Amino acid sequence: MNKRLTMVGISLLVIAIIYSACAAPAPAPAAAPTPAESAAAAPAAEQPAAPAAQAGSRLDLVKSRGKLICGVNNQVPGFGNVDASGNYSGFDVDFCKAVAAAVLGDANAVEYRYASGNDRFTLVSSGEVDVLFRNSTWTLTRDSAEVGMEFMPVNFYDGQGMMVRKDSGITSLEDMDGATICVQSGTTTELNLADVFRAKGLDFTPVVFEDNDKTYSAYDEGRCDGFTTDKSGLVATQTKLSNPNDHMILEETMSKEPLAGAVFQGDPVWADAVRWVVNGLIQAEESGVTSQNVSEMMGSADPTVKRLLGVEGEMGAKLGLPNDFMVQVITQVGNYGEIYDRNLGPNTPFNLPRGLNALWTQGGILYAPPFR
Ligand SMILES: N[C@@H](CCC(=O)N[C@@H](CS)C(=O)NCC(=O)O)C(=O)O
Repeated sequence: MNKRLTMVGISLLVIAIIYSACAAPAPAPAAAPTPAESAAAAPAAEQPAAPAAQAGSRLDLVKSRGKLICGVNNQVPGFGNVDASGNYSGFDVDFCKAVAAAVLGDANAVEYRYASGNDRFTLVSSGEVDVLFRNSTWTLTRDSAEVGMEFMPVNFYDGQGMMVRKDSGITSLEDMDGATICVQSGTTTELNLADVFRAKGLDFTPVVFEDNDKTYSAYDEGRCDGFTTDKSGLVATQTKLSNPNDHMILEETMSKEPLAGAVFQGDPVWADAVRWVVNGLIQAEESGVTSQNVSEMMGSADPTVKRLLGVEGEMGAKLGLPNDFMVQVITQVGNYGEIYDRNLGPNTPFNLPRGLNALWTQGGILYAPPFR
């Protein structure tokens, strides 16, 4: 009897618990306003202070050093190149300059360090370079803790291509069964080549080199039927071949290569500072702010332009940068479109169409999150 009563009691208790769990609303969280609500409710003077740069961030290190150490290419014309006098130029090099202008107010306060295909990420993770701008593809593995990169917004959407001799008779990858292909080590190029040829059931022999000069030279000497890398790299490198017009780039795009700057994981203050310089370059183009009109645009009534140029909103301070950081960048380096045109546009030997790298408002996919 007692036992039966106990069983009934337990059953009732279980039912009660289940009922209360199902019926009772989940405990309401404390009535904390969302950040958006609190921002809207609090008068401007009571807004939380912009967080200062965390002590120990690379942002402080770069400021105290007085120069930015930037990992770049030195043999890819248009992207990262060095001339006989040691002057660096190129699309990626200009992003180094933009970061130096933002952080230090001087686009020339950059020490360039050659970053090879094989050692580029180690240079970042060991802290030997502050940032890498070297046609590096944002991939899952590189982004993960295994490699430890924190990728910046994509600054060039690319894809892998294949260069062949015009007189080879090759017009598509399908014609390359059994081909010998020159390719660089430590790159996504090497991995995609294997994936694409395997998927198509084509045999090939890779001939692998550690840098671009060695890779294209071997192709130029006739040691390979094809030379593969990012299409941007092919266009750039074609200008270095003995007879550029004897070669062509096949139509096919073998992969997605979103190229982006990278910093080391775990330093969000530094990552945010660099990230918003890249975003700022894109926004400046969208807002029509150029190196030529930036002073005039400081008087613009457009709220986005005001915040972009530090006339309103303390955007720089939130990042540990001067509020006029984008004025420095745009005055000294230009906006994204100016950087693109200077290095890759119609008045350069490359004449690369903007394609995906046009603004989202002009048929491309470049899109900066809001400056607010
Ligand atoms: N985007 C690819 C390929 C980048 C790459 O290394 N491309 C070659 C060919 S253009 C290059 O930049 N070589 C320059 C060098 O090794 O000095 C990646 O991130 O792995």
